[in-house]
Amino acid sequence: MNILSIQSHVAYGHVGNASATFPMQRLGVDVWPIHTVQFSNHTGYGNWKGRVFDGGMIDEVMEGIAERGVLANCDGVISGYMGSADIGHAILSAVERVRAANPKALYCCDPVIGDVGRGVFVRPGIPEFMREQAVPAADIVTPNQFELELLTDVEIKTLADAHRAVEALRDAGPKVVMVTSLETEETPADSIDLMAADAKGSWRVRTPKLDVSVNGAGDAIAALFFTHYLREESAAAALSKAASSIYGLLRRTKEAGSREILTVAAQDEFVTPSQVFAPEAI
Ligand code: PXL
Repeated sequence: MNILSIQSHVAYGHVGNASATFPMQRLGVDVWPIHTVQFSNHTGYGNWKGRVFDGGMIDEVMEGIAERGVLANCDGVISGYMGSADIGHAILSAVERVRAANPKALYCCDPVIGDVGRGVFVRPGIPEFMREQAVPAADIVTPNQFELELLTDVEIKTLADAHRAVEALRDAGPKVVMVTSLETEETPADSIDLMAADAKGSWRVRTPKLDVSVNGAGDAIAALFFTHYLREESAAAALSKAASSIYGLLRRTKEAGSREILTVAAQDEFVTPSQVFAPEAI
């Protein structure tokens, strides 16, 4: 399986492609990473060095891959942190090129915009771009609760609200939605929910809430969910596997007291999660 992964890259630590690439490789996927930015470290530290690339750079690298004659072998495209709306347009044209070469290829858009603690952490224009262009073009989207609310204008207090927001997003185009970091009135205080929906139904996975403050776990879970979905075409199975792996990764990260997720040290969790959380139909 070959997956084109277009997202940020950091030299130190694990967000964007530096979080998503290795877990997919560990599951046996040949990943083609294209970087939207190259930063020293993630932006959660408050300061970083490096640059945001531009749409032309993404187009150029895509052109080079196309010249190898391999685009028909690409099974899917995943995008994450975009850097700028100009890069967003280049990502959508990369998706079009891949679909033209392989009509069965799927596009998974992780609409990286922000989260509850930090608010919006991307450049102006990106939230609108996600909502108006990237989400409608995607087959699969993987927002956290904050992003789901922003993309749909639905405030999520209850599980019924979450269903409504997910259906609104599915009406916009993507047939599969996975929601992370979901906390509704029905979520026990010591737990966190994840939800996935496709044409077959909706499922929830509930895991214990871990008191960790890290970045990049969302990038890894989107990559794992996409990989498992491409293999099994089951949102329920992909949700259970991806959530179980990330729970294990975060548990190990917390035990180590690390500020960065233990992408390498806890790699076995990607293949055989130490605890498996079953999906529950909701
Ligand atoms: O995890 C999302 C993300 C992706 N890429 C970069 C980031 C972050 C979050 O902080 O800084 C560069």
